[in-house]
Amino acid sequence: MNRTWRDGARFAALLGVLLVFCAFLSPSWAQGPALQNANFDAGFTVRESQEVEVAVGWDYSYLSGDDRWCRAPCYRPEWKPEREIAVAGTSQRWFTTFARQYAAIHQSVDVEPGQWYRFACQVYAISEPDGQLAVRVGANPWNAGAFDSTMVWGQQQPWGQYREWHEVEVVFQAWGERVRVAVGSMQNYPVKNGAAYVDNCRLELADFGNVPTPECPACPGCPPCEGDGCDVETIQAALLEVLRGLRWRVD
Ligand SMILES: [Ca+2]
Repeated sequence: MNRTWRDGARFAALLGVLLVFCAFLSPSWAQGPALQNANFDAGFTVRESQEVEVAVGWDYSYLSGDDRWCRAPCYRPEWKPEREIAVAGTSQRWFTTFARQYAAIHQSVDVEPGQWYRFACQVYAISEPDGQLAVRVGANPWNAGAFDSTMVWGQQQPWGQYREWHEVEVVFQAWGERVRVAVGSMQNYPVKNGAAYVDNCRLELADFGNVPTPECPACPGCPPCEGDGCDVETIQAALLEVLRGLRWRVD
């Protein structure tokens, strides 16, 4: 076997070990707590004004102020299947024109403290011309607000990929008995048309299985010291034996 083949065989063996190791760490997902109106098909209600129509079961938040380029978005149901804006039924839409946006919809959910969860939604973005609009999912493990500093934002739609649906997720650990899950948008530049859409959210339990833990052999006794100092070579040899004796074990 020449060197190229040996290197290839070593690489394949190492890759196999890594794949087996990673398989132990890959989480699986199970049915989690039910969200209210997760598919946005259960109707919408007008909130603070006619321009704010939000899906039943969801709250909303946005930032606006003296900056004329950062204005309140309009929230609307979206149902135009011919434009493929809703995955099915209706979806939630919000948008700004000639303004940036920093907006979200969110809801609070009962959970088990300490449990890991995955929150995922299908999102769709329009930004014309490209104002760097990001539509992303997030969770607040402390059940604080969607714009609180403790918010954990997860994936957004692939950067600059507009007018197509993407599934995005965030994985987090619940701190208390309630968490807040959210879908948010932020846009860096005040372009003519910036719109976010969301459909089909779900909250799942994350199960990481048995994580491999190192199996440590019994530590050897301290080698005797000789003369004025310790026998460094003996200590090194003992430590090498300990390292060689390490084995990965799965409970
Ligand atoms: Ca829907």
